[in-house]
Amino acid sequence: MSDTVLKIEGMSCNHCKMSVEKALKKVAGVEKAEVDLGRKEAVVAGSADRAELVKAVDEAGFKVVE
Ligand SMILES: [Cu+2]
Repeated sequence: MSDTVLKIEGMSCNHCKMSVEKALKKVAGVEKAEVDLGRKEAVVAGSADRAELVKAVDEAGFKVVE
């Protein structure tokens, strides 16, 4: 089981970071979700489907670019 790395656009502060992490953690199969604001990346551990993660980020108001 490998980590999923998502490049996310639109996060500017700690509040954004929290929103994205919270959204990702709600997805079925996610064990851990951590956002690095500087790198504009979220690292997600678990068995979640990438498409579901992208959708969750989108619904939180941010965009996965990669
Ligand atoms: Cu923010």
